[in-house]
Amino acid sequence: MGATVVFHGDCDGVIATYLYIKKFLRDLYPSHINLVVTHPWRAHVDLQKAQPGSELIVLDIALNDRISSAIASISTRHPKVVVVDHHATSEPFVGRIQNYARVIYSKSTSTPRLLAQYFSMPLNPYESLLVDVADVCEGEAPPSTDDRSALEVVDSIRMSVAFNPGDVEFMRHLIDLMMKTKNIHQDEVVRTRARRAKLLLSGLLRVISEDSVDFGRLKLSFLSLPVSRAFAGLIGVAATELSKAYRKTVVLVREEQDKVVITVRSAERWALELSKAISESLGGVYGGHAEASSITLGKEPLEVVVGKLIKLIEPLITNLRAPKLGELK
Ligand SMILES: [Mn+2]
Repeated sequence: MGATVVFHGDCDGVIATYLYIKKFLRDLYPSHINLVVTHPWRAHVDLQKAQPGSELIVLDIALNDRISSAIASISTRHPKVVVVDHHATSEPFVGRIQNYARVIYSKSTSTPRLLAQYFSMPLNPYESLLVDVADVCEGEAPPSTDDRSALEVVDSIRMSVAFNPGDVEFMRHLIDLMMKTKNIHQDEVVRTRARRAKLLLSGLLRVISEDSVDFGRLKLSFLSLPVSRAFAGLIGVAATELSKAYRKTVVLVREEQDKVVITVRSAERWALELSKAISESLGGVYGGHAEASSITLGKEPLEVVVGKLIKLIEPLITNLRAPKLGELK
């Protein structure tokens, strides 16, 4: 009985969860739905939290080797498994899980957009606004309208989620607000979190721009373990902001407990190409999109990784090209 929704703890992940529940699991909401918030680097572990016997829905998780194997192996415990994703790097894994799950995959701008298009969902204005919000969170230009409300919602969801992306209770609160068609940016809990996140973010931006190395079109910066711990969920947002502020591609390296993570942001759409090149040279697993991607490496001293990156980046910058205009969506 019931359903488990395992979803990415970011802006489009939480909106996708709302939309899926509203359209397909409404009768089960809230008491028969088990929410599991996760991130691609730990999704293979979090998938084990799905209640056996429940329908399993996996939303907005960039597939990789470990996640595909986990989905295949736990699929026998669930009467129905649905996987919906839009990440470019998931494509090679779609065929591997198709025998175990219904896979809805397309390189759409966001997972909510993919859901709406794939199922030809009729959307009311509130739902339609949230799908636009998800697209903007994923890097699309905001819809050209004088209406500021979409941008306010983008800001409040993105920042409040980033404050602690693993907090399933807060995710439940957000989904509740959406199910009740509430104004998200006016909710006190959301506002408080977003405000705290912004304070932290301004501190973090100062740290990463002070400690950065400039390569012309690219900026490389790094965070040691204590700093990266203190700012946890905000690092992706900070990399995006930094990239916008300097109009440069940003490569942000951080140390975590048991790994090193490299976040890449690029308005010039080289993030994925660059991540692939970094991973080919330094190892690890990479994933994401042309504008936003990341590489996860094993534990290594930060200065060693930064040293290798500096050697790697200089020749890459001259060889890499941004896609031609015609290749852009
Ligand atoms: Mn996402």
